[in-house]
Amino acid sequence: MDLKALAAAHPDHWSKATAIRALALDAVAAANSGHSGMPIGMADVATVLFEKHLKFDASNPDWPDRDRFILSAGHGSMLLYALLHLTGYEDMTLEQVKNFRQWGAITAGHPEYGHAKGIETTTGPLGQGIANSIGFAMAEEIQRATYGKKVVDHHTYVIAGDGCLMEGVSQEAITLAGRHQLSKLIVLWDNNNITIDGPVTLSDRTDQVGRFRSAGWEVIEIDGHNPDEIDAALTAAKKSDQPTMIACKTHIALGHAAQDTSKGHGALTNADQNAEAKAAWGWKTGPFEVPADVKSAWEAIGARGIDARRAWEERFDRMPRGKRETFNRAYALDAPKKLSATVKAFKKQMSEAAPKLATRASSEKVLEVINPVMPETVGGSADLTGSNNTKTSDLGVFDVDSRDGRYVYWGIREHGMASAMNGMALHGGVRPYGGTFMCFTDYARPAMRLAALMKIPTVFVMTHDSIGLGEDGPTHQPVEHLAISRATPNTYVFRPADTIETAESWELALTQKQTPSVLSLTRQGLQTVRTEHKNKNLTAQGAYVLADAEGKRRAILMATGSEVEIALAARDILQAEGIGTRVVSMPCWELFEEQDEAYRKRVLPGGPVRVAIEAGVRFGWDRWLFGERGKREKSGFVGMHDFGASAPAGTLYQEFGITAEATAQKVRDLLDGKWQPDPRT
Ligand SMILES: Cc1ncc(C[n+]2csc(CCOP(=O)(O)OP(=O)(O)O)c2C)c(N)n1
Repeated sequence: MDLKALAAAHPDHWSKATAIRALALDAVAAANSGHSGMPIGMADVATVLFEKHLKFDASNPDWPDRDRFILSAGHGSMLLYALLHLTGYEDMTLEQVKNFRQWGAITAGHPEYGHAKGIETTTGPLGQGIANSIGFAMAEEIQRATYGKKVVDHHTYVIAGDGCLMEGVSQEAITLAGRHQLSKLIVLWDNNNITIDGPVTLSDRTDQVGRFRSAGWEVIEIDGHNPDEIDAALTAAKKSDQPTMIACKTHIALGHAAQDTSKGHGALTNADQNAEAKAAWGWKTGPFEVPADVKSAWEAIGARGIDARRAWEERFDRMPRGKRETFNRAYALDAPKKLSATVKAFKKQMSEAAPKLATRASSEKVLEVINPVMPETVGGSADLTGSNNTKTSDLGVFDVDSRDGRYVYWGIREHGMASAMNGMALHGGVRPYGGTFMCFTDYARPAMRLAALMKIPTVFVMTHDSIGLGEDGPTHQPVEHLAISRATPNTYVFRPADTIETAESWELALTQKQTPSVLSLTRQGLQTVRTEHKNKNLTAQGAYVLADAEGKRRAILMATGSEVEIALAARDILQAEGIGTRVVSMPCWELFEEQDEAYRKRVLPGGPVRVAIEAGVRFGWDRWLFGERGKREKSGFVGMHDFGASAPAGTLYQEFGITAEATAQKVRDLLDGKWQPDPRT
């Protein structure tokens, strides 16, 4: 590349882009870690995007109608930090840039949502950003259809690298965007042919242009260092009625000795080489020094959107008051006033009717009453709508000609669905929930983890939650999945026992602001165990005494979901033998953990033997069995110790020994001092 010619052709552009390059080079060198080459290679594209196209106001980063910029190639975080600093985002100070990747700095190794304004999502796990962006674009469409173009009319821009496009989740995302003609989604592909191990061609020969086109995208191919071509491509992309991928041919680590090599991908720390690169760029100032005229040119870009933002505020203020309130309430993640009363009335009705229902069917009944009073919910399923029971009559289907539809047919794309739901939650104004089989938590897991890390309240509806699903067999029967979700920090795992607990779980999931929820629901029918109506949400305490011991309390049975009725049946057997037995329903461990010591002690006092019953693996149960005043030699577990099998549910429960009689026997053995270690504990 002839850098001198590039600089001479567009001197103003060149100095702005070089400010990004120099800051990235300096910050990575100072941290002695990070990725220099990608920000250096994509600086031209980012500069044109921010200077000429992105609608934003650095002094008002939360403006709801701003364009969203997503750095899917999160390892290039210094590109984003440099942009935010240069354009004048208040919290992205030069100090923060200097402290790149250091303890306490907002400039984390990869961009983390919540660390700084302007970071729209956490990226780093490749492919997540581009998959999130589908949800951002869908949320924009839904909101535009709901509130009108005058108040919702923005684009979603993504910078994605070869790694993002190689990850499987990108295929799910790309095909969804194409199918739904998400024309306000624009992906800029950093087409530099370099990954960590070497050239992309080591491991891939995909025709990316053909791939996107076949999925229904418009594709524009450009030289990613030519500002005129970048500008023209972005202008054309905004006019397209399809999503657009702009393939930007770039040089990783442009102008550095490591240019066009995989060495250029990582941390460029050689001081001499870095000095030579700066000389080649014509950059004369010291480390972290941006010439005043260049900084003020960038700040002018940061202020470019002020008028548009003010005009938007005026338009917003002219919207009818009711609409404004709903808009603001949904963005603030506040629940509608009617929600609590609606759930209470439903609980009363159901505790009287006491239906025998699978909790997935209970869930549908709950959603039938909640969705009409909570217009911000957006439901969906990964091609299991009839099994997940996620669709209610009032939602309407999101489609090209019905953008106000609130139900998404995600297709067989669990990972893409989970990631796009995160994108919707991050966009704001909508509350996404989506379903698949609990076993396929595995397929959605990377996005579920990021929801927890980002502190966003995505709701994952996981039905067919145990061997209780029966004949589909061990490929579909989750055994370790409750443990995996419970092991994830900042995640509420709800496993309700009946319709009442299901309603309470939904109320909790849909009022969270910073915690995602997993709803673990059965395929098989369950008795109503809460036949006495209580206005209070007992699930909010995580665990509670469902049936207390009569006479001296000698045993405590702890169970969740479908096994609560087994615990109650075991209690009947034991009480008939004069063994006072308490049953504790534990629909949400994490909420129980949050209760104070006095409450936990009341529910789980020391003394009696304890048996936990759950049709999953034991992992995690020890906390409740012999933490919390319990004793190892006085505790036992009735559940799964291996994978399930293909047979009717009733047979499986018998064969795997998850029965009332087996539970009662375990209690008798423990009371007789015949404790035995469980297999594989
Ligand atoms: C899911 C995931 N797998 C692996 C990595 C580790 N990783 C970080 S960057 C990278 C290579 C990405 O190549 P590319 O997107 O072409 O980036 P560039 O070399 O252009 O900077 C890898 C494998 C990751 N961050 N996320």
